[in-house]
Amino acid sequence: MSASTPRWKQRPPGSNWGDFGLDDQLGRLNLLTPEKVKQGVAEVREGRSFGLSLPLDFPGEAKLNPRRAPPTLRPTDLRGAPFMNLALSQFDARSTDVICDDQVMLTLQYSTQWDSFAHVGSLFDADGDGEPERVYYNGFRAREHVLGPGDEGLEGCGSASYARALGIETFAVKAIQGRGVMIDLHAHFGRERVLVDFERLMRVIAADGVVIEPGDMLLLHTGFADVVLSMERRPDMQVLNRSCAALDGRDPRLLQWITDSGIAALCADNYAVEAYPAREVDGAERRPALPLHELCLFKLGIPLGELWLLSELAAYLRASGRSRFLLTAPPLRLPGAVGSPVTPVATV
Ligand code: UVW
Repeated sequence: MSASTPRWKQRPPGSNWGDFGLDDQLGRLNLLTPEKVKQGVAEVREGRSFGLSLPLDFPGEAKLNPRRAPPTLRPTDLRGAPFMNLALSQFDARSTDVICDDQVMLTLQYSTQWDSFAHVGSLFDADGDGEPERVYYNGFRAREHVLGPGDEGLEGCGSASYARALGIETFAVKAIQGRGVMIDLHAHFGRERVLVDFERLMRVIAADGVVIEPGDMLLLHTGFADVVLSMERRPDMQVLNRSCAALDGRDPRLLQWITDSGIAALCADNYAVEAYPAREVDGAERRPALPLHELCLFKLGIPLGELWLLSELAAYLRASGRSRFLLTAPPLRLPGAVGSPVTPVATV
């Protein structure tokens, strides 16, 4: 898989393809250097930790995204015996053990999650032949590196899809630990549905004195996950679609700020980080449906975290006049997957 020449003749405008190496699969996570981890650790003053995950069976039902169903658990079984409260004496009369052993059907991006760079690519003419092809961060290709049903290379692997490059396991190996920085949009906009463009974001950053440096992981607290929690696994889409702040992925100045800020990851407590569906722009014949995903996952290699639970951490930070913390958030080391649940931990 290693390349001595780029996988592309032309890279997308505004992208950093190749800057971290022709074979790079970590993107901005490369900025999580030992120095950055030490900066995160230096934010640990009280030794208090915050778990930032929703219960993974929230939001509930298959409404927020109709492709994504809630997890279902069931016991493993051996020769028809389900291993739930199973007395091993069933197999050997001398055994006193009672065993539970389960398995899960889990939609990997159902709840608190990371998106890998294989989650969203683009139709882009990377090879310069005048025809767009399906391509992902750093020029990795659909059907060659990111495999789906019917593609060669899946035989015998036991899966019907598999990212041979850019899978979520690359993030797990990196471990994802460093300095987190919170921007508390909820403190300014409450639960009002507000499109946060560059101007609004800058106003919040200035008002709260937040300082963001290259290599920081940025967390946006909007309050959306709390609305989800309050619905007790019966999401009301009418309400959710009208709730809380979301980034305006169509604002070029906001996208440029994300590029210039040098952030290593971008996470939010809402669905998709950016407002989805994105507002339409007049006269655009071709455009990404998910412009912020395109910038982050496809062009720059910035992992996106969604549906994180941030309210308790945000309340602590505001009460103590802080915005930084140590963030530790490795995904599952599940080879070939394009997303993963995550149980992020902030330590202050
Ligand atoms: C959308 O599908 C809108 O976002 P994501 O897949 O990143 O959750």
